[in-house]
Amino acid sequence: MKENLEVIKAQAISAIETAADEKEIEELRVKYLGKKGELTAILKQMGSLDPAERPIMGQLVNEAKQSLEELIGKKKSELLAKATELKLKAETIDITMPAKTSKPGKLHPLNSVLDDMIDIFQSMGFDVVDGPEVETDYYNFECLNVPADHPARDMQDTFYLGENLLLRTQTSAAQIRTMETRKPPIRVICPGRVYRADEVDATHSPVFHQIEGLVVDKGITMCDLKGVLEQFAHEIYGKDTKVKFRPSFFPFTEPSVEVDVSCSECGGKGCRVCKGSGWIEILGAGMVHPRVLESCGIDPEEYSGFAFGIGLDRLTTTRYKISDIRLLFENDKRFLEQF
Ligand code: 2NM
Repeated sequence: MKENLEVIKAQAISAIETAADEKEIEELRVKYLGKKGELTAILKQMGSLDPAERPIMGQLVNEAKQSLEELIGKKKSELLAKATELKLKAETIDITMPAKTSKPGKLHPLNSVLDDMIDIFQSMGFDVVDGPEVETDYYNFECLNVPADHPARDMQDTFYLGENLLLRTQTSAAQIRTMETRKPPIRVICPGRVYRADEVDATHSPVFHQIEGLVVDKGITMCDLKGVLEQFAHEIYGKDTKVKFRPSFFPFTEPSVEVDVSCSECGGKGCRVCKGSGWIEILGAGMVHPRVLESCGIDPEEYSGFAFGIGLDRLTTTRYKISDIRLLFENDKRFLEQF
């Protein structure tokens, strides 16, 4: 019996030592120390022993039981520590792994140019104002001295929404409201979307963008107009750019001018961009018509002013060499990502 115990103990020790996981250890515990285990079986055989040998054998079995229990406990915590270590290793975050990136949004090219223009005019003391895109006939035409029979009022040029409502054809209405509500000195620009029933092609779109400007004060002259617009052209195109003022006509200004700059593509020699002329038209302007001032409650005997309108779209297409104005409105990501 004693030899039997030794054999069982030795088997148990070697099995415990080679156990690979907690489950195996538990199985071994049941196999050797459980109610139907091998050591228990030996204890049950004690009855057949010589009474004098019983306590000795009993002590041996208990010692074996105790040492196996200790061994199992030790092995169990060893295996647990190992398993925890492996788990932690598997869960480690690799901080050198490249992060998932999201592409930041970018300014639309129209907005980049607009931001530059706003900076230039703000540095000259202009405020930015805006107004609705749906306007009344009165604010869009009437009060700008555009008579009822003027061709611009024609159904073919203007999107009418009703008898008196229309999509604004210029941003002037915002300036009219400014004149109605503010006292001179007034210096404002009004950037925004405007609409005309144009045929669509590479250079025309039924929706486009304008920045209109207005200055009203005592003693404002054509010299102020020239100074401000020349400064603007030099800041946008560079100070070596030549600026030319040509006589023109608008119903809301008198006198009226159109402003050309020397072609930035060819330096004035003549090329495809300026259609051989060496000049590019960038804006229209003039001294605000006395009748317009009067409609807004400003006395033209006391005050005078100048106004101008700049197309944003053409400035943007020439700056970025964009071949077709429609690209500005399609919001194709492949196009927009290039800026
Ligand atoms: C232009 C050309 C000339 C203009 C006039 C006004 C207002 F409201 F003061 F009368 N705003 N903008 C104006 C003048 C616009 O666009 C080519």
